[in-house]
Amino acid sequence: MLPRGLVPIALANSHMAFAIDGKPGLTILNDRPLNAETPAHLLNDDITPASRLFVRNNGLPPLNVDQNNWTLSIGGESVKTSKTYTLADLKGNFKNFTQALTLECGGNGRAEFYPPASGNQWTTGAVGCPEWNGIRLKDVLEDSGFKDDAIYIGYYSADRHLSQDPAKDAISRGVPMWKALEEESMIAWGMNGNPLLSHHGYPLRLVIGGWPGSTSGKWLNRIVIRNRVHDGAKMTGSSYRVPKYPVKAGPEVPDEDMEIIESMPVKSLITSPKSGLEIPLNQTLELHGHAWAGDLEVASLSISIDFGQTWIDAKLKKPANRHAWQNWDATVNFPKKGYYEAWARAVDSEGTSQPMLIPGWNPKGYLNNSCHRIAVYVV
Ligand SMILES: Nc1nc2c(c(=O)[nH]1)N[C@H]1C(S)=C(S)[C@@H](COP(=O)(O)O)O[C@H]1N2
Ligand SMILES: [Mo]
Repeated sequence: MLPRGLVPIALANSHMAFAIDGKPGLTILNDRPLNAETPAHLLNDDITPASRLFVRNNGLPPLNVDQNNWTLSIGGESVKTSKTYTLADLKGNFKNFTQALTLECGGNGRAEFYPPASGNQWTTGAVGCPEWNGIRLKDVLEDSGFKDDAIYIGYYSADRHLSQDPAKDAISRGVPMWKALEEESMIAWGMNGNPLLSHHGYPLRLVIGGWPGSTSGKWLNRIVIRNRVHDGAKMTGSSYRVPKYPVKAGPEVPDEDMEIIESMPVKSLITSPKSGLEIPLNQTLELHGHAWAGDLEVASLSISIDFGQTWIDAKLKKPANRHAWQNWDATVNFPKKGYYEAWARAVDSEGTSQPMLIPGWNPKGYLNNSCHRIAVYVV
């Protein structure tokens, strides 16, 4: 630990001194492992460009990746026939498709929890919705086949544990079989029509829409079909797990009272204008943003400029496809000069709303889906 207040020199004035190649404007939260988030106003595109997608690494990216020698093997105790595919096999033998999928880190919003939770202090920017190019995970799982007792899959990847101990995995998570077999769950080699950037798992990754980003294994080289809940690195303890019932902030929660996070909760962002805007009185303000709801759809998006006393409906679009975020627009008028906050609140298709305040405290600070807000000065 560094003394409080002393940051590594590489991080001091990070915007100027240290930026990620090809990702200008991202806020670096940690340089080893590399973790960086996107300020809300840089997420204004309806489809997130690679240059503006957050980076969340648990370990160190693999060295010397050669896509010509890359293979994906399928195994595990519940596989019927273990198989190994080259990238050319995957691209040539399975139906290629493209879809937009929201990727959000389970810890997005962690910075607001009190008492603070350890880990990267994500504010609002560990989310994005690029278009992914690849194939259905389901098609590959069905090609190797699985036994009746298959209940879960797990992934393994080529990145390295921070200790560089080859016996340790940086992360190895998974999802239940039913989620793996969804039409939208995919194995991707491209983002927005280009090969994945190294930061995002080049040459191959999983993308599991609507679930914590940690299920979307990068640098993917092995999938295991399991007859039990996958027990790889970061599947147990407080990693990506939350209490089964609301707990008072602070005390430790017994392990048997914790459960694995599945679908992410309803959430939204105001991506335009940038917080802190100054506008003249009598000028109409156009707001734009996105909303998403894990496995569900977003049913409505409302805006308040009076701290939640009154709300107006935004124009909310349908998702480009299932598990893609939904874009919205709203027009607001300010009655007097002064300091305002614009708040956005999404409600999902089951009637569950984003909370205005920080929801359920949990030991690792996951699932903060409280309303995003921006400041507006009317002068
Ligand atoms: N192999 C591997 N896969 C990984 C990770 C990782 O560290 N190693 N991080 C996970 C986490 S916690 C998240 S939120 C997403 C982030 O994806 P991105 O960096 O492409 O935005 O990747 C997931 N897949
Ligand atoms: Mo994550």
